[in-house]
Amino acid sequence: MSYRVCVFSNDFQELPNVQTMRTVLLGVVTLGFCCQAFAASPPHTLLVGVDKRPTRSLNGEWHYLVEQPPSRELYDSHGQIRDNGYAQNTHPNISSGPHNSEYDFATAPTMHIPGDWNTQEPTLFRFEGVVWFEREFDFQPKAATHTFLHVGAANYKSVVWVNGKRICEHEGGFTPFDCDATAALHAGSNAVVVAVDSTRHQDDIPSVSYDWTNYGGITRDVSLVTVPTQFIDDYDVHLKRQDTFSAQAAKIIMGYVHVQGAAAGTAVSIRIPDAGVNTNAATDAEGNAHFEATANRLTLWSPEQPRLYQVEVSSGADALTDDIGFRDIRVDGTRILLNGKAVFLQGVNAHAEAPVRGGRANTDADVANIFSMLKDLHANFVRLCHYPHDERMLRTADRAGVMVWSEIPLWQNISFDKPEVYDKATAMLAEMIRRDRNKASVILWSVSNETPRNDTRTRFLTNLANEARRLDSTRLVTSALIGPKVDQQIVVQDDPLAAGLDVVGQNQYIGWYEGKPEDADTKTWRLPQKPIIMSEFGGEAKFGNHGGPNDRWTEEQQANLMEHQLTMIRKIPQVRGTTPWVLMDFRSTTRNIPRLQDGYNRKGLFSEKMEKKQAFGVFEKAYREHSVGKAE
Ligand code: GCB
Repeated sequence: MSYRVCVFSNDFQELPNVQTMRTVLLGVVTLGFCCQAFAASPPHTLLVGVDKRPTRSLNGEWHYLVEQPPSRELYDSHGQIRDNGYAQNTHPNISSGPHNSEYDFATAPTMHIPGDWNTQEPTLFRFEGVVWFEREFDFQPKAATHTFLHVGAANYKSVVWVNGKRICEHEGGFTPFDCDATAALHAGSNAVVVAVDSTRHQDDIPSVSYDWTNYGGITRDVSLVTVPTQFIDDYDVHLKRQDTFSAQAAKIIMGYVHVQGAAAGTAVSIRIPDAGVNTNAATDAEGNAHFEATANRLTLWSPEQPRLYQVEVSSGADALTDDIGFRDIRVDGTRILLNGKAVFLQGVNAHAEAPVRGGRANTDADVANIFSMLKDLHANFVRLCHYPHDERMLRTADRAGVMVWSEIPLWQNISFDKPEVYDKATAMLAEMIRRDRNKASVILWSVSNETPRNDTRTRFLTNLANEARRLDSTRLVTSALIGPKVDQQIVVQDDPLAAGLDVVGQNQYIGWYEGKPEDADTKTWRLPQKPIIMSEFGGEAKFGNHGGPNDRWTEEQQANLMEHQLTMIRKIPQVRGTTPWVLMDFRSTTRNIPRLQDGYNRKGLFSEKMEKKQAFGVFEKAYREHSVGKAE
């Protein structure tokens, strides 16, 4: 697969008129002059389908050491990463000194990985900074192999050493990375040290403020993956997109398999036995083997029939089998068509918050709980906000027939004027798409949530939306827009960003942040002539708190608000989906009203313990009866 990078001058900051230069650079980005397409790896290795390979899990108890901010062990006085501190994992000789290394992982406390530190150690509940993790493992190297340390996600920046050698760094809290540990590993006992820094910075994605918990740590699975020296690191297997969809013609499967380290002409095989596909291809100079083959028989993936096929890809000594569904998603005017049929997306927003136990959702049990709530709701769609979720969520959505909106953590106030921030956004987008492009459930890539309206932002996000299309032309691109402020009877959404989107998400909080619930009844919306998803609406209620329909914080008021919202939404002809905010109450350090919030955003249809609030009943009924909106 080819990645596009934009190269900006390193002297950028020193140019005389920085603002002018920024404008020029962003203009260039928008027009696409500076960006050349070329085959390259992402900023780091990223193995696709790791969960389909034999791996050696490194989940379990890891030692940890906490640094009081600002970190002096991870960064030197110039902010550069140090390799000569805790990374070396030395052990002090306590009885004989000298005392020049005053730390010891071997006797340090442990915590469970994967897991956020906030919910595992009470003193770290609000901690944002650097925590060091260490564990030992036995290993026997095998000739002619590469071994990667795979990290499902670590929030926000990570630096990894194996046996004192730095093997990789990664930025971004919600996407995986694979560190090539081959040269650092030896036979016998090995030690891995990972420093994770959850400090917020203005120029990060997300930026400094957001309405969820900054769960720090190695929050998703860690494993060792051993592959042959020539190995499949990426593949894309999808239904060919024709100019117009026809069920009879929807039999061509195409894509590529990328073989790392392969000379041009290396053979690759793609087999889908149940569809009668058995084809071969050869790698080009960049290691990509493009293929196209016609299936003898193919049942397309849909919520009613979420058919997945075993897809076997192999090249030389490397092989893996993935479960992949095939479907067509497109827009036609204001309709969304799945396999040529108009669909209405009965959805809900979900954070990656573990039901009942709390913390970052990252286990089979967490995912099963989230999907049981979606099922109770009769949802056929979920917006996974506001960042890529654990890969298990997408695997489960594939199997359960739940369509997915997946989003990068570009939330509200981002430094849109900085080229390096654009680079971070494209890297996160590329990582999200690369990990999940083979999941049929994902129908929408979202580039952002609720961003302020100005030209710099619009250019940045329009360009990012085009980048998503360039990386994956088989899906739709969206963003959740906010505003205008709803104080008139006629609400006009004329955000210019909408022009660059296939599907427009509209967030609004009539009846909670603005006005009263019944105000919704009389609103008329002028929305773009595109499919609209009412992507956020709702209000807070504490489970078990009761009162009249206009008493705030009660279940009755939340349900009443949702009824009025539905009355309004039903009148908007191009609404093709609804995702109320939010499936379940989630921890947010900004929500501090005692006894009502206590650190939780209470807009859930379920409490954090999965108790159903009355507003759940509003959607359960409406979705069961398919009475919210029309597919066409
Ligand atoms: C929003 C944000 C979401 C918040 C929600 C709220 O508009 O997109 O992240 O959590 O409102 O509850 O205020």
